[in-house]
Amino acid sequence: MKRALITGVTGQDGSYLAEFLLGRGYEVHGLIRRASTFNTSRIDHIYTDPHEEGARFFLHYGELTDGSRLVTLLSRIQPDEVYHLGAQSHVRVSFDEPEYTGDTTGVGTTRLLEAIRMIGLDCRFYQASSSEMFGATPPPQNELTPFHPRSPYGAAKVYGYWMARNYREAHGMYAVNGILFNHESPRRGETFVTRKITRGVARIKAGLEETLYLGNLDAVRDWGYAKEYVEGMWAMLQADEPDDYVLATGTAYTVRDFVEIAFEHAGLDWEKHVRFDERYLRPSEVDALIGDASKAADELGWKAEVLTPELARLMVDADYETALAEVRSKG
Ligand code: NAP
Ligand code: F7E
Repeated sequence: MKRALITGVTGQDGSYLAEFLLGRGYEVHGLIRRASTFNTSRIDHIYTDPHEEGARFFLHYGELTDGSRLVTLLSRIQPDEVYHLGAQSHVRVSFDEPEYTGDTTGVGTTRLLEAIRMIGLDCRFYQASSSEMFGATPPPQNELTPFHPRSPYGAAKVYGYWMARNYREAHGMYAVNGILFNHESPRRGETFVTRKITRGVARIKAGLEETLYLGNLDAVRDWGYAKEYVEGMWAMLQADEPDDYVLATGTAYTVRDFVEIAFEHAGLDWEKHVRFDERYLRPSEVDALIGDASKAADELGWKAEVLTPELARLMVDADYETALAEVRSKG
């Protein structure tokens, strides 16, 4: 039985990836942060008591800032595949916390790579690189496009990207970069723009709220469905040779387009409910990200099926169920 370790298992992608790997018969280990409240809501449905016979999903406390803990865990778990998804992943927040973002999102990758090297572990390593690394470089962007990050988050991801490449070149490690464009789902964090919009639409339709405050509506993004993107992560680690791949839909929508699609799906007029708030602007913005994923299609057979309009609708539907449940619970 293959064994995988996922950092960031409590996040959007980590939860879908854990489900996917369990479905393929893997034993899955996840790194979680100790918190005073529960932070496992995205994985509770797949968790089983480790005492149960046949349990294949195990959680371990750990932190990307704690290198010695990573050494201990890796040597104990001995994974065949390491999916490094843990990160401070919010671009706007990275401007407020640049040092912390560099430490976790950037140097966290080095701690993990170095832990693998130190214990001589023979495993395959996936680095969650990001289209944010392209930043100001005009679209379409692919594996050969130069990086020009526009945020501390983007800069930290560029560092992580090059550390994965360096461990591949210098130490012969099987390390790959998945350069993923924005991918969303009903499990997306509530402060990323798609989820903020679909949750806002649902709560307005359910009568729980009236107004949705947003920043720059002109930014262009290539939004795909997270559940499909984790399959691409796995496919990258099954290739004969380690390489770097873009995953994207290749389609372009503005934030305003996403707003219109989501409100229209709920039968609402967005202009009556959306207001501008400058606090959601960034000191430097990424104007347009549109990915060219033809290498992943040709070499891995991966292709995005769910495009942005369908994605927006399925997210609104999921958030509306939750909003209705809240209405019912209030009696
Ligand atoms: P997410 O929902 O924000 O999840 C991030 C995960 O990292 C969470 O499990 C979080 O734990 C964990 N984490 C944060 N800081 C940590 C630390 N110091 N130590 C240990 N764990 C820590 O992100 P996502 O959307 O699933 O994205 C997964 C990865 O792909 C991230 O590296 C992200 O930067 C990258 N990425 C995402 C996208 C996208 O569009 N979603 C695109 C390109 C790349 P808690 O639950 O405790 O907070
Ligand atoms: O912003 C604009 C905002 O925060 C998208 C992360 O997963 O994808 C994500 O980063 C756009 C930006 O995602 C609001 O200015 C307008 O232009 O949803 P977002 P992001 O910054 O693209 C990349 C690929 C990652 O790797 C990251 O980890 O929407 N926008 N109004 C807003 N954004 C937010 N968050 N909130 C607003 O109110």
